[in-house]
Amino acid sequence: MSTTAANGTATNSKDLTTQNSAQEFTVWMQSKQARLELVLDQVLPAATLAPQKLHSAMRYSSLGGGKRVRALLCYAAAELYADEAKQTTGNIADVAACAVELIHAYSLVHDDMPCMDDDDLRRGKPSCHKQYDDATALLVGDALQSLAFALLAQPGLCTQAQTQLDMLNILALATGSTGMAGGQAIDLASVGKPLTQAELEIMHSLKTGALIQAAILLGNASSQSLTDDANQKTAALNTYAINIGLAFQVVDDILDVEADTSTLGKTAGKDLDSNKPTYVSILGLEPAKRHAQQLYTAAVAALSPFGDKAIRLQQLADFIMQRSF
Ligand code: GRG
Repeated sequence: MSTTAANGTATNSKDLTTQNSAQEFTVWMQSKQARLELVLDQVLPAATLAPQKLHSAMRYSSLGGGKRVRALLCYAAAELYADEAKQTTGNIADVAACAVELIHAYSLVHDDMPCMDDDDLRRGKPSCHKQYDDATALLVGDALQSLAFALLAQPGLCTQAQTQLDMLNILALATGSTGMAGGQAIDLASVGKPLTQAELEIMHSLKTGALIQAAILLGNASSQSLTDDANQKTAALNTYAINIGLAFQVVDDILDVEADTSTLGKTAGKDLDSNKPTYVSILGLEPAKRHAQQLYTAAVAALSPFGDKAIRLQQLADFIMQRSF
């Protein structure tokens, strides 16, 4: 069936359904981003509190920027088990989403430092060490990481203490030497080296994938009930998480080549200039795009046990594939 819009454009009902669902996703995404911003604003120490410079730099590096993909994935995973009666679910998911974004902000601050990737621009503004100084940037990363764990460890967050311990464990493992920090170590050691695709995959599944995976598993843990199929569902979600985490990185590598600095809000072409192995440098541009598509397909296929409840995770997978920054 087709209708004619006020501007005379003919639109069929399938297009309208797609448009409505895209608009509805945008509303959901913006409301979660705003909610996260509010929670972050509340949990971050006031800039007027001593030591003022450190607190001001922590807020500078965490507030008012970023797509908040990890938080969105966390909220979307929590919504798989959404139940109006569960009043507490929202709070735990807020804390989990917030903790993950604080860890992410810390990683960006440290990654931009001269001893690592040495980048002057982040989220469209001077990176933390440029706006403040190296020592402050180092402390900002440390303090953001501590704050993330303090939030997740706060007494009484979860009714079941075991759930809270599981969540702390998920975040700690994803962040440390066998997760994000380990991936960063491999990344720094790989400059100028001809990595195989398998080696590149290991590096990125740790550096970028581990925190994305943790965001999803934390959202899941924040609201999942202990049903008979809980383990099976967590395994399916984990498959989604691993594949979408890698797809995110492949798209990042493609954007590094195809996008410009002002759109990205960070220096474009940085990987190439720093002689870093990427999916594009190892596979070539078109094969890298096909690889991203394969990872996306595997991620979305893993959502089938959740039916319509997985709509947000499906939409976020689309968003990750279509993002331009
Ligand atoms: C310093 C321990 C330590 C780790 C750093 C994850 C990481 C390791 C560094 C981040 C630097 C980077 C550019 C990684 C590539 C992919 C990536 C994580 C991009 C930034 O994430 P986005 O696009 O950023 O989600 P926004 O600003 O939207 O939050």
